[in-house]
Amino acid sequence: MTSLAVLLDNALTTATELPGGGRDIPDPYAVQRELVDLRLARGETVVGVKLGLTSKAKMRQMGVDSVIWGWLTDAMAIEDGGVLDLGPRIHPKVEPEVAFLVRGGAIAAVAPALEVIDSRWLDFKFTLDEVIADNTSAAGFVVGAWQPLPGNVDSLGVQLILDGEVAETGSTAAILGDPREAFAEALRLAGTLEDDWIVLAGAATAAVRVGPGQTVRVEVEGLGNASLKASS
Ligand code: OOG
Ligand code: MG
Repeated sequence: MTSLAVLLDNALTTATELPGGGRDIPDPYAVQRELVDLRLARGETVVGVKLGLTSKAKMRQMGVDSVIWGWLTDAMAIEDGGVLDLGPRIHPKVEPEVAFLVRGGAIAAVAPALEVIDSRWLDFKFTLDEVIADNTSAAGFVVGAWQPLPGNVDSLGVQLILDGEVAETGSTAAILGDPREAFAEALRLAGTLEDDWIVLAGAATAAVRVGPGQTVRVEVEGLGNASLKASS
């Protein structure tokens, strides 16, 4: 029988949705690891980790209610202001985040960030186990310029701007009350965080669908911005 990791990997590489529907997945993080190992076998490297569902807005939007984590690889990185290729995507969404840079297992710097999520599950609907197995919908990310960690990193205004219009507004307070908590969770969950890894703290607002030719920007008060443009 084809393993779930291989089915999810095929869904990823062919941009085809996989019907979910409450599969019994005894060890979803083992499936996730197998899925990421398939990517590493194709030459990708791990560049960090991401937390998901760290805000109430996201838990409500996705109908699941516990913090989850997944892996980031170099193939997911989009340079600031760069192009998100929609070709290999199913139904991509973008969400505003902050990223942390790791040094010595601690936070060395912070940056405004965008995450692109693209569930391999049909209609972006899944159980908690299913989204964990799918590497928490990870599909891409943009990190803006690194900044020193400000003391008020727990209360910075966040805006997600689509084609110049504000689509979502929130605060870094929405991320577990303080995004530094997300970093601590990432360390606890991943066991170790390596130097120069990126930690995505989780979305501060609900995610928004991105379509051909659209420009997406995140603005984080005091930290600046990061952006991408979807291919047409
Ligand atoms: C799961 C991933 C959630 C976040 O920042 O909350 C996530 C999903 O919504 O598909 O990345
Ligand atoms: Mg996210």
